[in-house]
Amino acid sequence: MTRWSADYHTQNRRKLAQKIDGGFVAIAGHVAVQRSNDTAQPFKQDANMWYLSGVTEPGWQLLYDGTRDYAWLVRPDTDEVTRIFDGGIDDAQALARSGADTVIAQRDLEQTLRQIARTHSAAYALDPKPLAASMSFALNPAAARLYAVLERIFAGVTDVRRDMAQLRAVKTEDELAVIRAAVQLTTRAFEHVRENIASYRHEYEIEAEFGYRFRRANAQFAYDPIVAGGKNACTLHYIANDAARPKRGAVLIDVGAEVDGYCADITRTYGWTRPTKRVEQLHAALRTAHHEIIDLIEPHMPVADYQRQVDDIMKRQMVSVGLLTSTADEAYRTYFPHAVSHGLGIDVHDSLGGTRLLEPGMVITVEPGLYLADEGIGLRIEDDVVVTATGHENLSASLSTSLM
Ligand SMILES: [Mn+2]
Repeated sequence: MTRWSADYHTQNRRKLAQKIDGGFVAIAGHVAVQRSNDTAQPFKQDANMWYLSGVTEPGWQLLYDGTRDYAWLVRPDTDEVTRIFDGGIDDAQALARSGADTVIAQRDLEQTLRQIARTHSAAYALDPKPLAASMSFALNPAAARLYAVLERIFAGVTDVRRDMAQLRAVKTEDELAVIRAAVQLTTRAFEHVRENIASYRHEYEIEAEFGYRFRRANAQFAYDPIVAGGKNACTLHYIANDAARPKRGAVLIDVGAEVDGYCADITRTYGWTRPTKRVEQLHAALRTAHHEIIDLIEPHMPVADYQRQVDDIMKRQMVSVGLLTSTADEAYRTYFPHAVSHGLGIDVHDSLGGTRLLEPGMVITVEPGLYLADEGIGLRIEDDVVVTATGHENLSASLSTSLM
């Protein structure tokens, strides 16, 4: 079902134990949440829970004593009706998947925590409060529930989110192999769509082409795909994908496959009909900037330097096409309002854990864009790039960035 063995998750726990100096950590997997009336949202496991346990079913939790390298899985209380309708895994399957040492029932959680608190005065866990403050949607309630229990039992509870992000930011060769596979599945679908672009009459037909190809490979969309024709591309998170082909315009396609738990995240903008001279001009400038930005990437480069040089490159191109009067022009951010890069991994927006330097093994996107709301033009090009010991490797380099 998945290429990952219990060994992988066991090693991930040991890496965490080193990072938190043999501390005790408790991680809540996600619980299922309502979609509407009596149906649930498609379930997606919390990335940290999956990384440390491999459990993909709702309601499970992980306790891990880094001093003893001992892991407990906490099985959710599931009634017989839920089991009949939704299935689930039994204790033996959970142990085989995770490499954990034992399974306890949810009703024994607090008693187990009290025993652990005799040797560990403090616990590490994922604090949902900082995340909740910056999100426009409700968080999965599981992390807050567990955090509250831990705060009652332990003298101190420390947020482990940054440590987890730093571990996950640097990929192993096995993780890179899976990301490569996700990128390859995505670029192949892009190539097909590009060759047949004139045959699609609606945005959703292009979305369906990707979805078909991903599911045929037992993969899925890593995130809601963006297929935005003409002026729709000026809405950065446009996901309706229901409009007809514009009379004259390009189509921005931001799509990634998820393969064995890891994501690709790729964007191309294609002429859907014959592009206007203006779109050709802007796209050429963006494409030049995109490749110059990728060429910047090298190991141990300060993130702040990278950002400064990205701004220089983008401003120079914007001046060259007359969008800015000079590189000091304040309008810069109205034409390019989003970040140029983010980490990529189990989550499509994988935190780099506040790193100051780009380090070998980190995978980042490079995705400059130009958005001209007044002219109804939105353009973006996005590749997935791994920082190597000697420079960088663009994992999606084989997919042409050209407009046609
Ligand atoms: Mn992206």
